[in-house]
Amino acid sequence: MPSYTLYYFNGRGRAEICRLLFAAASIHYNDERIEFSEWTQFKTKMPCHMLPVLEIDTEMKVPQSMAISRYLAREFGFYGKNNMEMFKVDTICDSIFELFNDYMVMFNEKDTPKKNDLQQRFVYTSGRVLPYLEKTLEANKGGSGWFVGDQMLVCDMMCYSALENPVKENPNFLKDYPKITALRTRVLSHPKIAAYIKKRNNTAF
Ligand SMILES: N[C@@H](CCC(=O)N[C@@H](CS)C(=O)NCC(=O)O)C(=O)O
Repeated sequence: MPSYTLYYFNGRGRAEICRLLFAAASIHYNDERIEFSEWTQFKTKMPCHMLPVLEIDTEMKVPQSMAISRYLAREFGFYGKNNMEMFKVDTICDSIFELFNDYMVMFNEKDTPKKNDLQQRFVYTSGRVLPYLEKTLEANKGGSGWFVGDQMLVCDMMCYSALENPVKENPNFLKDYPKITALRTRVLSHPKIAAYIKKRNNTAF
């Protein structure tokens, strides 16, 4: 097993899906959290000058949260059993990413008028993606299990982590989506995820 170091800021953000994958697989990694005050000195040392970055065996540093989470999901067996299942997992992850990316961009915006525009965009994307997720979930055994197949996969974990802040900020965010709500509870009840969430840092994002 290689040694892994995950670099991100001291928040859940775009790195949390990777942390959930490590937790669900019980794989050890170094959770390297960089303070914003230290970022300027780190930035140019990181490929693509952004975080998260995954370092493998201190030999290679890889950027891009989705590429990292797909790699980890394949390594740890959370990506589906065949090409069709993986195709479905990708479709769901990419859809959740659209919504999550809009949220992160809005969250990080400091200028109020721009933030309001980004909020509108997030609301629009949510109205497009959430009904799709609800229907997709329902199409797999009535929505009482997981998005794809019969085990928790990266797309289920992402549905939990990507929606944490929106749900915290607005408890009604998922009120029209009972299947998504129940799925997120199932992820949270997974023993390894539950244990991780109980002990993780409590951060604003
Ligand atoms: N597409 C990239 C986006 C990464 C990204 O936007 N990272 C932000 C933090 S959430 C960052 O590193 N910001 C610092 C900067 O731009 O200087 C991914 O999903 O990993």
